[in-house]
This record gives sequence, C-alpha cells and structure tokens, in this order.
Amino acid sequence: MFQVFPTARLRPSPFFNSVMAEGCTSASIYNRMILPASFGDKEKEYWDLINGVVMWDVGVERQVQLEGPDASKLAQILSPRDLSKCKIGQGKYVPMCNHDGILINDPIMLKLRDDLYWFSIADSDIWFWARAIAAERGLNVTISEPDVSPLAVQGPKAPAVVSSIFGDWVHDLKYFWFSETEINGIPVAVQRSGWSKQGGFEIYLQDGTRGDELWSIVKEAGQPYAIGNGGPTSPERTESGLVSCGSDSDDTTNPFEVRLGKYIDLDVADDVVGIKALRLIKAQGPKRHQLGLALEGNIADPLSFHWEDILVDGKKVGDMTQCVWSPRLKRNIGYALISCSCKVGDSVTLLRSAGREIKASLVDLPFL
Ligand code: THG
Repeated sequence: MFQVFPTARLRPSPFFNSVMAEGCTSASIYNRMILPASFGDKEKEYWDLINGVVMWDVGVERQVQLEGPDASKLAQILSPRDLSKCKIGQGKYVPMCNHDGILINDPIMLKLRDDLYWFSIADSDIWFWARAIAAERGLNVTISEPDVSPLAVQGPKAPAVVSSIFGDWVHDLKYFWFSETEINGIPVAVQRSGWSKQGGFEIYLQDGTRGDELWSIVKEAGQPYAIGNGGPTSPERTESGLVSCGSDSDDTTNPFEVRLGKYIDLDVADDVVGIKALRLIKAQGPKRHQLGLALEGNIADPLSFHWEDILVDGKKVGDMTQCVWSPRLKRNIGYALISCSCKVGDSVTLLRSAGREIKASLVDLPFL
C-alpha cells in the first residue's frame, strides 16, 4: 500500500484521517496539500454529484487572511474586480493578476468584517504575493493563514443535507454569501459555493482539531440521501465550463482569454495590481479565446499530461488545455485556448499522444 507522510511541506487536511478511512484511492497535490480525487469509482462519484449529493475534502482551498485597518484597501489592490459594493457576509469570485495582467490565481473572497477578509485560493502561493504588495505599499494589514478548512457538499440534494444540519436558513443564502455558525460547538462558516454547477455549499471548518467530528456529522446527515464520497470532478466542471486556474491557464494567460473578463472592472483605481496592463490588453483586443472542443471518437481519451497542440492546415493555432470523457454527452470534450481567428463551428486537428491526429469541432462554452 502506498503511504503519504504528511510533513510541513505536505500538510494533511483536518479531514485526512476520515478520508483515508473512507477508502480514498487517488489524490493530487494542490497548495502543498493532498486533494482527494477518488474513492475507487469515478463513474458513481460523477452520477452522485449530478443526481444526489457528495462530500469533498477541499481543505486545499487554503485561506489567505487580510486583517487590519488597511485590509479593505489591500483586498481591492489585489483584485481587478470592483469590491466597493461587497457587503459583510458576501463572497465574490475575484481573479487575481500580476502587474502584466497575467492571471495568477482566481480565489473566492469572503468579507467577514470591514477589516477582515479571506481569499480562498486556487493553487499558487498568494501569502508571499499579498505580503510583498502590502509591504511595498506601506499598508497596515496583517497577512496570515487562519485555521480554516473547507468541506464541500455538492449536488441537487446538498440543500437538504446542509439544512438538516444547520437549519432552514441555509436555503436563503444567496450565491457566494455565507454565515458564521456552529454545530455541536464546532465553529464553521457555511457558504453557498463549490466547484461544480450542481449547487451546494462549502462548510469552512474553523477548528482543525475537529475535522473528523465535522466529517461524521455531515456523513450522518447525508445518510438518508445516500451521500457519496468524491472530489472535484473534472468531467462535471468541464461540461459546466468552470475554469481551473493553472490548468486552463499558464504564465502567459490573461483573464479575458479564459472567459473571466466579466469579473474585471477596468475603472477600478490605478493602484490595483495589473489594471493598467489589463486596460491595454483590452484596448488592443484579444488574441486568444477559450472555446469548447467536441472530439471525434467514442472511447475515453483524457488529456495525457499537460497541454496538447491544436492544428489547422498543419499549423499550430492553439492548445487543448483540458480533455475528459463526458458521461452525459457521451463523447470526449475539452477546452481550447486558441487564436481568435478560429471560431465556433470550425473544425480543427488535435495532435494527441503517440502522434495520433484526432478531429474536433469548436463549440460554445459551457457544454451543458
Ligand atoms: N471554493 C472555495 N475556494 C476555492 C474554490 C472553490 N478556491 C480555489 C478555486 N475553487 C477557485 N476557483 C473557482 C472557479 C470558479 C468558481 C469558483 C471558484 C465558480 N464560478 C462560477 C462560474 O464560473 O460560473 C460563478 C462565478 C460568478 O458568477 O461569480 O463558482 O470552489 N471556497
């Protein structure tokens, strides 16, 4: 049996023991933590998400906390989305860019107080980044990692499970809004969020010593709904058109290229990191865009490693950044990061592993 030795460099989530006891069979690494991927039956895990309810250890969605008199100021400086109307108790999806307007992370930001924010980050080191920016700007703010670990409950039956634990008020939570509460004395925040389009919540555990307890509470409340195990599901997120920053993007990708332009407010103040570059990129017009790929062939043929070339007339026009078998569409689907000269409806050639050429057509996102 393969064993993982959690160390300072590979932190176990508070749910790690529960996850192992449930029979986790595969995982990946994200934010220097273990992200459970499967418990042995990916097909079941997918259909549980689509038709029922699943629980996922997403402790890898680590929090970068900004606290202090300049917390609001720094939050806005870090994000080219206008946060001026964000209320306490509200969350927002906020792409983060570097000074060149390149996408470096796409956190969900939670505003807990006027002087307290969490950035629930994707896979890159934002603590360093936030501290460097705060120091350079002379801001009065403390950046730390709080003891916070999200547990996702996703799927059409998630509201029934989560309301049976916390009460009917969870039905009234608006998208990305959250509320701090407790269950059996375990402090949590409950948010209407999660990395799927099947609906659901994330329960942010605020005491890492009580992960197994919270896991059991959710598992038990989920029994009447046959709650399943799993992890963020590639086929569902691809069908749904969700972006995976760092997978669908690289260190040349700006947010407009991966359909995140709607979260960029070009008239935020000039001191927002990257805003000048983003205005320029916008003014010059996009060079690449993200489209869907519908591949020929009827056997599962996932992306073998990282990106694969997309060709037209033998010339490279873009990259296939994601490819999975879609159980609902019953074909391989993917994402193209491709020249704007290529449009929906065009057919392209994919250069796949072992030199195989596969035909695909460009389609609108999301697929479903
Ligand atoms: N939950 C929490 N933290 C996270 C993630 C999460 N941190 C890392 C990663 N996921 C961040 N990335 C995303 C990407 C997309 C969405 C959420 C987090 C998302 N997008 C919707 C969409 O694109 O349709 C809606 C965005 C909107 O309209 O505001 O949900 O999952 N805690």
